[in-house]
Amino acid sequence: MATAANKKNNLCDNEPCELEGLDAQEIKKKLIEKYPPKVARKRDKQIVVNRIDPDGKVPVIQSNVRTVPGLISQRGCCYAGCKGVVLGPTRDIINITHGPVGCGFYSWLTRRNQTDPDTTSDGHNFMPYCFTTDMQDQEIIFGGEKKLKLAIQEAYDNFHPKAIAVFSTCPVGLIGDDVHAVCREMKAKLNINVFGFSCEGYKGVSQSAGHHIANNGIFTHVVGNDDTVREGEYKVNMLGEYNIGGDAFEIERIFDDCGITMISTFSGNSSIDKFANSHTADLNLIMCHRSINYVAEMMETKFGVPWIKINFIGAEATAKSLRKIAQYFEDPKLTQRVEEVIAAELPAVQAAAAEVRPRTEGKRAMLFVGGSRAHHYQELFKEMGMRTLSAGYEFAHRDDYEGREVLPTIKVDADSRNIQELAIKPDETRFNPRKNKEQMKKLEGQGLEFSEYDGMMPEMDQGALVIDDISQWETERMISIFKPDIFCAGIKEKYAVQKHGIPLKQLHSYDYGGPYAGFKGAINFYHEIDRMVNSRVWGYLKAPWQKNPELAATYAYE
Ligand code: CFM
Repeated sequence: MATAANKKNNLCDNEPCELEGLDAQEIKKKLIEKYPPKVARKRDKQIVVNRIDPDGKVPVIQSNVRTVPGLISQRGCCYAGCKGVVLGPTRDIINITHGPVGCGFYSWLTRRNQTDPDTTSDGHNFMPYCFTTDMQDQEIIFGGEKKLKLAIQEAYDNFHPKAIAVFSTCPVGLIGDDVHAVCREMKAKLNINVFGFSCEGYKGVSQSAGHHIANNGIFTHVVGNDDTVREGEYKVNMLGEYNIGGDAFEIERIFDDCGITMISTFSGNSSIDKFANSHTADLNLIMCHRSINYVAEMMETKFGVPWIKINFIGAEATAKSLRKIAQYFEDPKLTQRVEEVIAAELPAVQAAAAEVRPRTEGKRAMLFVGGSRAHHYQELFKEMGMRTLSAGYEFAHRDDYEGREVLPTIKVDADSRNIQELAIKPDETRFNPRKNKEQMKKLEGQGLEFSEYDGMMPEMDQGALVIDDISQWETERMISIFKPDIFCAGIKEKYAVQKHGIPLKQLHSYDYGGPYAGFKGAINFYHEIDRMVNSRVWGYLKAPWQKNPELAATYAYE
């Protein structure tokens, strides 16, 4: 596509675009009018009025760039993306935070990634423990490697895990501790897998950098370590599903019913042994493209396992994804089983949707979450007859917005250049393309897309506002202009938004609910959103200063 098409797409920014009878360009202006000119120019590129050309092209949106200092962002750090997001849900690796105690403590059990330790024979589950080197002034001045060695030894002595991983926080990079050398030494000494991550919080512009670093580390140190081919038909890996609120359990249930064998998940309800032979699966399924596409690409290059994008958020999307899997394996037995499962599951979902619809139809949502959910959850809202007025990611890249076809046109800046790209080659003995070129072509001809993700914008309404890395200020403006029926974001935004009298659904942790994936998940979601958008409590919510703006105050010295 590149320049010509992009130029054409950008034209829509100069045409009026209607959003609920309002001029979307005018609204965009209102969001940035208070900013100093330099900030406004930057935000102007990150706030885009959606316009889908007849050929399916969407406008360019700037993303994966630094947040302007002073703007209150929703973003997290590189360490959070590596330790918390990608490696955190694996129950039997001891994850040691090398750094001050706060980094370990505040990343401990705050993400609702569930796990089932009974599914591994040793029953190891280290997730309820918080491991950290608790760096002090002493280590900052004289170095922390000694203490890290002691911590690894202590963790080993107490728990005898199969693997220990070390995560670097900001000071580790600043003082120059060589965590990789320490890990190599301890790996040789303890004779278990010990590996480290240079995922210092300051790296990159968001947690997205940490995803990439985690992908590189897990691929280098774990994937391919065990060539055992497990029993089972239709072997898949589920990539980018983290079992928040039990989502993976629901997907596993459906796969079991269909007879699909899950070799490994990255990394909801996962264990290290499963990562180690994930390269024996025959298909990779990508749920969250942003956090894990690197592992899929590397596994395809090295071992010949192709990947497809699937989505289990939304009942229709779940059915569609199951059909794609069946299409890939080209076995009538699986196709039939999948159709039977869909036919058995859908009536309950459709009945739940029909029950809530009279109350939810036409309601309006806004979603500002992470790097994939702002897209996926629009499916569920659609099934309830609700509209997404505006959506955006915290830290996604242009391909997650516009589709992977823009990958060659993405500018590599200094921040992304800092994150290592591994040079992967086909494995000399184990590279085994699961389908030959003709078979892939044939399947593509039948509509099964490999290595493709079309992104969020092509599926959004014309004229919807797409906002990357939304700020607190813009959030409040959007709320006062549109008064949406529900706002979806995270805990940091929740109470600020609810004080405006707008319910906020946390789409990171699901508040205390879930699962929302698969068929049963969809039913849960319909009921919860129905309750939230129809609760009358929001109308009664007035802050004291709204009720009585005349409150007087005096200075103490007066
Ligand atoms: Fe992927 Fe995620 Fe997300 Fe993400 Fe996350 Fe998350 Fe998320 Mo919170 S891996 S990009 S870094 S789907 S923790 S499970 S909810 S921001 S939209």
